[in-house]
Amino acid sequence: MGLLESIHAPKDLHTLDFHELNKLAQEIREVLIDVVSRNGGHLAPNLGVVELTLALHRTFDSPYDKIIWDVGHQSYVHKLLTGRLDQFETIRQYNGLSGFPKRAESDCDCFQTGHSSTSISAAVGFAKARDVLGEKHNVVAVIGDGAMTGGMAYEALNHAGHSQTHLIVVLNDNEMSIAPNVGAMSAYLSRLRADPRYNKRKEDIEYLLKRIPVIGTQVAKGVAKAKDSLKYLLVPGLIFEELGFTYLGPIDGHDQALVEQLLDQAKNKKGPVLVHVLTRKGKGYKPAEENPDIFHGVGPFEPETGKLIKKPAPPTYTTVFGETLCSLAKEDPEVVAISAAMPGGTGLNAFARQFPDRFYDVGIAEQHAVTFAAGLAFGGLKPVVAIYSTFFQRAYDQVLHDVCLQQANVVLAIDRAGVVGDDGPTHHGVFDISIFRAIPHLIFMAPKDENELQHMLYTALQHCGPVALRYPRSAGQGVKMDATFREIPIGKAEVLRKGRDVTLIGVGTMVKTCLQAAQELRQRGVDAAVINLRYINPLDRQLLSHYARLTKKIITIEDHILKGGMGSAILELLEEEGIAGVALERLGYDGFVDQGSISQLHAVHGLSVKGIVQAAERLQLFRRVAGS
Ligand SMILES: Cc1ncc(C[n+]2csc(CCOP(=O)(O)OP(=O)(O)O)c2C)c(N)n1
Repeated sequence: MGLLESIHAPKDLHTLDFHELNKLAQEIREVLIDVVSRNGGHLAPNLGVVELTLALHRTFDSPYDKIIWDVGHQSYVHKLLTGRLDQFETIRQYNGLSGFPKRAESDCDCFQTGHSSTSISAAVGFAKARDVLGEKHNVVAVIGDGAMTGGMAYEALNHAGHSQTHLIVVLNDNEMSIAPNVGAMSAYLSRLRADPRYNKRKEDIEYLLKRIPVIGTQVAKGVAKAKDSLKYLLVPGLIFEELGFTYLGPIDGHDQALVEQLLDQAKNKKGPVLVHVLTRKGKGYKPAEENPDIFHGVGPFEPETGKLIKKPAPPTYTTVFGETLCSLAKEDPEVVAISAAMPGGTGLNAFARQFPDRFYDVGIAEQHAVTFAAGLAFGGLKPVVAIYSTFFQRAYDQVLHDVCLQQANVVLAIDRAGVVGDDGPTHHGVFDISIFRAIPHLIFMAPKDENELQHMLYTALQHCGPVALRYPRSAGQGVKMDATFREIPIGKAEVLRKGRDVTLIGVGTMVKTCLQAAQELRQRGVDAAVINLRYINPLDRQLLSHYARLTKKIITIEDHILKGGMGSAILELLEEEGIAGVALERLGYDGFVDQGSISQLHAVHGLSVKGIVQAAERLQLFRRVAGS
């Protein structure tokens, strides 16, 4: 039996010596590589925090002490040490362990994460609640240097430093976000890492400063000033110190004994403490160390070589988006692109290479990205902001207030719209239709396939005013790509199939499902019309009203939450147009959606041919046709 199997709870770690801990770290890395090579997942971030997680669980007493993982993608080791080894094989699978902390899964997961830069805010909340209730536990937020680029982290540091409550922030600095980290704070952390002056022990520097002699008041003032400047030059982590934190570090985050020593020191200090640990993303697995971005979140791969296992598939929507944008930018020098720390994920790497002066990676800062785009637009450029649907939720006010209210010429490229699969509810993009379709002036479209996507992006850049474009995570449908771009008339839907018995209205990839269902319905004697909605806003009122009156029965289908979604928009249209007596079935999600493969989730939630046929049954279509 391995050592890991003997760890049922963090307390089992206390009896191990450093030699055994070393062996345990090795076993943990083997399990991580083995399971992630089959299930996919966040390998490199977890390989990088093995020693840190062991040290946290040996220094603190979870679940009594609260450990909050920022983003949470690096919580696999924590899961292995908190009684979930047996289920670890199921991670990220339908009904399996979540790939992120989940309160329902374990008492040791005190706060759910998935979206970045929330851990310090939550920690301040836990710490304040503890103070009010007169409790004594420790509160620890573990945040990466990437997550530290998010605005919320600074809002929370500001609050924590002012409140002076005791909490510990562990800054896990590996110089990487998903891609290499960006920004002025990242540059500051690099200086802390690299410059030996910064690595001097703070006590030594303070001792030195105290020894500067004071002669006369004038001189004393000058010396005080000089001391201050010297301090700015020499005291490590001064930014954090000035914010009211005690700064400890930087230290090697793979030196188990050293990390434990520093955490222990932090535990015994008063007020907020920031512990700066330096780790290597992908540590202990060469392919991940060499390509930490690829192994950040990775699909199945061969564990021996690190070679990714990829099934042949048409280019993804994301790839088509990126390539189309490059072609359009070649013709139009005003086109610029913005990413919030995800240049690879949003298909913008090629753009960044070809147009380095017209590409901005702003870090994990979706709110800033959108308002920055509004500024660029009013400055005379045509910005395209590519962000995943789930992360766009962060920037709702910026889209509404800064872009749409003043009609800025900004294209919002909403990638990963619809369910995204194994990352689960924190990452599914199933709210964007509800939240964005309510915003006046925002043209909102969704392509039925990758060919339509290229035309829609072209249309968006021709349009004057804000445009949103939603497209899914998946591979394209392998359709023929037109050689030249064309405009898709704003607000015009497309009739793909005429029919008299029922109207199937699909948006995005669900249009294909509608076409397949129409075939199935045909076999059963039902003549279904199929409409590719194309525009969620503005709706093609004339066409939709015509079909509602003609067929009197409608089925809507969307890879999105039902409340406020596309089906709701059709209901509103019927009411606004005074069209009575139409029976409508809406297919979509009814609440937060679990993890699972995309096709599995579609099937479970009735976003399928079968789901449409069942909806047709509920509309009594078969009986009516049989009897007519
Ligand atoms: C609001 C938000 N935007 C984007 C992401 C996507 N994302 C997940 S992890 C990550 C990088 C995090 O870097 P860091 O905090 O340094 O952790 P590391 O993986 O390097 O350990 C990003 C951009 C996210 N989870 N949340």
